[in-house]
Amino acid sequence: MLRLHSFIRPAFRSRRWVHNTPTFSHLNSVNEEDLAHFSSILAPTSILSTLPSISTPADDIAPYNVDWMGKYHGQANSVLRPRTTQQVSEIVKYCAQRKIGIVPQGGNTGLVGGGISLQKEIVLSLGAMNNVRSFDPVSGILVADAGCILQSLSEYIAPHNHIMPLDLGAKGSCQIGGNISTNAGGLRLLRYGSLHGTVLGLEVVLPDGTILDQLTTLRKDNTGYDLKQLFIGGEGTLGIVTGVSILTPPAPQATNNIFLALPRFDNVLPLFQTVKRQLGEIMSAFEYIDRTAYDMGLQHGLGPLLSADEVGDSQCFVLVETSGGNQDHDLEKLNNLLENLMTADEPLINTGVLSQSPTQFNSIWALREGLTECVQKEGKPYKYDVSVPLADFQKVVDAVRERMISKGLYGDHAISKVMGYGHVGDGNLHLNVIAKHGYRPELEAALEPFIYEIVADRKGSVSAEHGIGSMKRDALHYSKSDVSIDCMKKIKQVFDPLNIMNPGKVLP
Ligand code: FAD
Ligand code: 2HG
Ligand code: ZN
Repeated sequence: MLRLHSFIRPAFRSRRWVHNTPTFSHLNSVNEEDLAHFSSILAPTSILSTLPSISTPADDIAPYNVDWMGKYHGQANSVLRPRTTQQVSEIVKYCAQRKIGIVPQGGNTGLVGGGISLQKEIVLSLGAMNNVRSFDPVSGILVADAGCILQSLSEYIAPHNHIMPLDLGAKGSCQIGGNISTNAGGLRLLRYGSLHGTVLGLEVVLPDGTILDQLTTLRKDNTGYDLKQLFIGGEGTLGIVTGVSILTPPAPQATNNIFLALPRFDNVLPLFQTVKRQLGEIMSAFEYIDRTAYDMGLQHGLGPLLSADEVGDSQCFVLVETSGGNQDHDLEKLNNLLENLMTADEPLINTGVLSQSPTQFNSIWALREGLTECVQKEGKPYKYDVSVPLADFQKVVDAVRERMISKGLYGDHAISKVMGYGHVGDGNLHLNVIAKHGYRPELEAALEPFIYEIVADRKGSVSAEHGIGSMKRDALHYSKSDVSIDCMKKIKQVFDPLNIMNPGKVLP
């Protein structure tokens, strides 16, 4: 049984947990004169505003003022949709002069409230900057506008036998600029590494409107500070990414996946070791789903991949993907693995299924990728995207559930489900806590900073891949030292001394 008190340090909590509501008294709202100026830069169709001269219908501006989860609601009265880097530069120059706050927005699939205006900042939407600038099928280097949708880029390079180095459930809406600004991880990170490695260059409009052109296609370039790294995961607080140069890997010749049901969570770690050892270089993903998440997926039409009898009382599930160069070789390895797993003296798995066709391959992935959408159908989610030691995944989920039970907040009247899934191979747990009838302050108060303390005690990260946004701004110190936060503030000051670029996000 998990000892909750071992996770909690009351002194730490009372000293440091403060929820600040940012005030932007240094910033001005957009007025009619501003709109007149923007009209000299952009086509009329690229400006949306509720102000009388434009009078965009409320329904057309609403989607820019609410996030994907319906958790964060924005206040922007105007949205600009530039088509060129030059236009972005002119807009930003003007906003700096007028001290108008800017929120860069990509596909608006972010899960931490980073792309939503907090007060009256203008939304600068990148969606109309969606051209591929070049693709070299020999090197695999793709140069594209920041507003290109991830899936469109995948489709663009597929005929050239290349794939994007990242893949996520939001691929149909998220943009490459948003991916880079959040340093999105996703389902291929285990194989291809993070965007800090695959992004070769960026074009960025800085908060004074200057265009920083670092859109290099060089694989190697050790000429001083690597500035692009600051914008990868910068969440739009240091500048607006307008162009991207990224290294895309060749498409694997053979991909396969298996779905395994495990009797208990304790088997996940040894299974990960076994699978790594036996599959070696062809393992490309190792994803985790707990029983609550699996059952939820089933209720919403995902799967079933296994019959109820086969699943029995399995506590959790693992998806393993292989990407290699030879189908026969890979299948032989996978079949050997499954046989070894099933015939072991103390089997680590109850049962498993190996995809036999592209359709089956896709349905195995659909079960994992579809969980986020299922959660959304269940109610309003509190999402905690944390890095913790793999051995603690289940303990963290259980601790949160027990906490809500002990506070009388567990059940259909409050928190109806607590579940975990995620990228085991990367040590990244997605803890989802579902409020069946909507967000309520007392639910959040029971969850935060409790969860952040658990993570800090495990020397984990309060954000493994979704970022800080406005959700975790005040929790940053659970994962970063005062010295680190101070350095981050100094960097912000250098790039954005007027604090107009996505104000109130990331930094406390
Ligand atoms: P937005 O949501 O529009 O913006 C996100 C942040 O980036 C904001 O702070 C915004 O200001 C900033 N920003 C956006 N574009 C720019 C730009 N051009 N220049 C500067 N700043 C910019 N995330 C993962 O890491 N891994 C996953 O597996 C994953 N799966 C997801 C699945 C679903 C179903 C959903 C809804 C989300 C998922 N996410 C995941 C979260 C989200 O999709 C990613 O963070 C994604 O990278 C955000 O891209 P976007 O274009 O939607 O950005
Ligand atoms: C995923 O890995 C995404 O599916 C979303 O990062 C995680 O739903 C979530 O909490
Ligand atoms: Zn994820």
